[in-house]
Amino acid sequence: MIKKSSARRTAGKPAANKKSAPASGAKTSARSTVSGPARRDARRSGDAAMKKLEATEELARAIPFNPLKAGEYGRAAADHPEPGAKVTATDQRATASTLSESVGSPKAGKGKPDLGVNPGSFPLDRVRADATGQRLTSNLGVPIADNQHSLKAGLRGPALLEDFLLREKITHFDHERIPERIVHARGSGAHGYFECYQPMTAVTRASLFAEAGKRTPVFVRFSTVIGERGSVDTPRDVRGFAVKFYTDEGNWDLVGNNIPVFFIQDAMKFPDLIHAAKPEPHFGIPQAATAHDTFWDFVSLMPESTHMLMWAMSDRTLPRSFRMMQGFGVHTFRLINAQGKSTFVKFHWLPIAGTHSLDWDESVKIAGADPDFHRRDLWEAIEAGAFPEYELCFQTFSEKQAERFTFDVLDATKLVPEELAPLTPVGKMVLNRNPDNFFAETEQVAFCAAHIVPGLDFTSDPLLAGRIHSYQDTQISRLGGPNFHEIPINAPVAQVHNNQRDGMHRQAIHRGSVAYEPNSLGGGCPFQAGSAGFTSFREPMQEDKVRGKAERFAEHYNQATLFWNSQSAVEKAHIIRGFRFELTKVRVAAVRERVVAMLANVDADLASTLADQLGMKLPKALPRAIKKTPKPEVEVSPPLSLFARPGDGSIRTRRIAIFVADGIDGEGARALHAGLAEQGAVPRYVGARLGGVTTEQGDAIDVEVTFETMPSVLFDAAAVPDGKLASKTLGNVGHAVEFLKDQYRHAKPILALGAGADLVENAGLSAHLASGESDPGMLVGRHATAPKALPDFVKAIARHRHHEREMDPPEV
Ligand code: HDE
Repeated sequence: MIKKSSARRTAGKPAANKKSAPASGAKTSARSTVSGPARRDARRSGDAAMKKLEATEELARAIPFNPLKAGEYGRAAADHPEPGAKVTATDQRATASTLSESVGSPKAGKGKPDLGVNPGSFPLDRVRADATGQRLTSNLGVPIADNQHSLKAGLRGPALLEDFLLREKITHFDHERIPERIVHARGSGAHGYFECYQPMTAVTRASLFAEAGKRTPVFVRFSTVIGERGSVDTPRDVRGFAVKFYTDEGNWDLVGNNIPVFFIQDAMKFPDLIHAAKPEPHFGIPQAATAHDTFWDFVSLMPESTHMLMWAMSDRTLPRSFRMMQGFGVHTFRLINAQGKSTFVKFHWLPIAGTHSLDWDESVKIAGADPDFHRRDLWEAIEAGAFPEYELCFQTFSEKQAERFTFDVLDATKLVPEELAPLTPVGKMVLNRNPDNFFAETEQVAFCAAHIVPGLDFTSDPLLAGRIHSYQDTQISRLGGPNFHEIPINAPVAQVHNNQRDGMHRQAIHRGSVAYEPNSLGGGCPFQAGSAGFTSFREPMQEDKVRGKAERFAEHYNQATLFWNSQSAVEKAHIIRGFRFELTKVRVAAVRERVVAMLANVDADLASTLADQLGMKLPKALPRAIKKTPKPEVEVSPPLSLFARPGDGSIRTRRIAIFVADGIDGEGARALHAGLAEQGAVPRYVGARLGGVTTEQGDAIDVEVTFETMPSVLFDAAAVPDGKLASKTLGNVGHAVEFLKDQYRHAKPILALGAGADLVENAGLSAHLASGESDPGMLVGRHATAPKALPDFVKAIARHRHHEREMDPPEV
């Protein structure tokens, strides 16, 4: 093997015929860039140029032939690729570009590279800029004397073309924007880590799952799909849930959504789907909404979208927070262990805070009150130390099992019910740091479905195939060239060494003359890793080349029905409301009818209720694409309900309004504030205007925010302390009364102590349901003091919503 004759071992041994190479000739040719003598002798001269050449010579001699060639052919070679030949140079100069590199300077550095190390792979600290105590300079480091004026010929004279400082500043400004993402343009990012619970080596050799307690850094970006970059956070839309794991064997991007299935089965239809969903091209309307003709026209002609539409019209597309939604890898992937065995897997993220949603009316109002609602929520939670956490689960199943399912696991419009394959928690992700800079990190981060690491692999899902191409490709125009992987947020922490060179914005400065493989002049480096590197699963294939889909893809409704059957009554009501709203916006009645005809294949009640609410006759069900619908293996799957995973029951980060006005019971208000803050919630004194209010006790409470600035929709619960005068005053504040009405309408808890109940009454709200039962979210006049009320109030907030109010509305 090559290593035995390594250059290190042969170093110092002169070439065979010492006498035949005159030193002077060797010296001059070592300085020449063309040709040289047949043999060299470095010992005689001790000259640096000759030493470099001689060391190069040794490297080349140590690889007398390409030892990998013979092993490149045949099946055994394909199954067990050999590592490449590698020789270590005896002299670092052998693989350097120059001899002068040792001339150091503050700009060029010490000239002594850490061999085998890529400084581009170090942590982000290397590029974080801090201007504290620094003077203002141009981009080229020239100190700027005056940043207020352009250069003019006289105080009132014309500006001069010579003003390179003005031109640099304006030119840079002119190019500050980059194209937004084609989809998922609006998003929010965070740093954190993933911690492995237990070694998963039985199923995967991926290094991040190798040991209990192993931590891998991550960067996560949550997003909406349809809206433009400047749109709002709370439209009805699927949310992106993209995680970049910086593993020690390269970056793995799990680019998922908060819904486990997708609209289409084949990448060929993705541009059509997005064109139908985006603003209609003739007038650019509507923004961030699927509630328009082209979307419903397209999906109703694509019945495979029915299952996803059920999810999309449910409250899943109205998350309360990025911290309170599930994430899914959607496609079936493969886990590959050290023996090359493959296990099918679906990836699930479960939020520790549970899954919670907004009310539709609420989300519409939030769009006006705080367009950055989700971004702010994520940022505030992390800054407050309430780090969002999610558990990663593997849902594994064998190829044999998958063959027996009535649906195809390569079809992204289908999920695998947890009853057929349970979830195994494998680790936890904690988001514990906000980015330093939105553009540099969140905007420039480039997720890519093709980024995987040894131990994982793709399946032949035809949607995934298109994604493997698309993400890499789109960055080339979005981020301006093929070197976007060198942008600090995208660079792996694992070492990067290959022979790809040049292109726009290249950051790495590669040493030496070698940019090809195989080579001997670079000691064979970087050498291929052989079986230790990424190897694709050996999936047998023997088929005709066709454009088509497997027969099992033709069943479009069973899982839409499964989803419907697994929803609670309130979720069903919200799904109907979702369809009703969107279809009412549609102008063409035939499109509406086609959608209802499609839904008639899901559930008769759903279709007839909807037909009724849209003022149409129940249309005949759409013809099915399959003759005989298979009987599904699971008909109800409780985990598909949004209420199945309510979380840890904590009220951490919940925003609670405490109403204040002159005459408020200060003691009660303060007790509520302190008690809620102690539980990790974010209570705030809300008043009609900023300034102090005088309490019943005669001291002052400072209003933190006004009803107008933060209306009801931005709070999770409201509390009205005791105080006759305060209740009376607030009864005349329109925003305060509206506030309570909206809290009630959106099924959120309301606490009123003592005379606080007058204000609730004034708003026309009832603490009793039509059935005569007490509404558990309406704690009105039930408790004498704040400390007594707190435990019930906390419980009511932890329940998030009190939907019985909607399903059993009192007659008011
Ligand atoms: Fe994407 N998708 N997608 N997608 N996707 C993009 O990549 C694409 C699909 C998802 O926060 C783009 O960098 C195709 C499914 C997320 O930066 C683009 C197809 C799922 C994000 C692209 C799909 C996703 C994207 C736009 C069908 C859930 C945001 C900018 C074949 C599993 C990542 C970019 C971020 C972004 C293409 C379908 C998730 C154009 C062709 C299914 C979370 O490349």
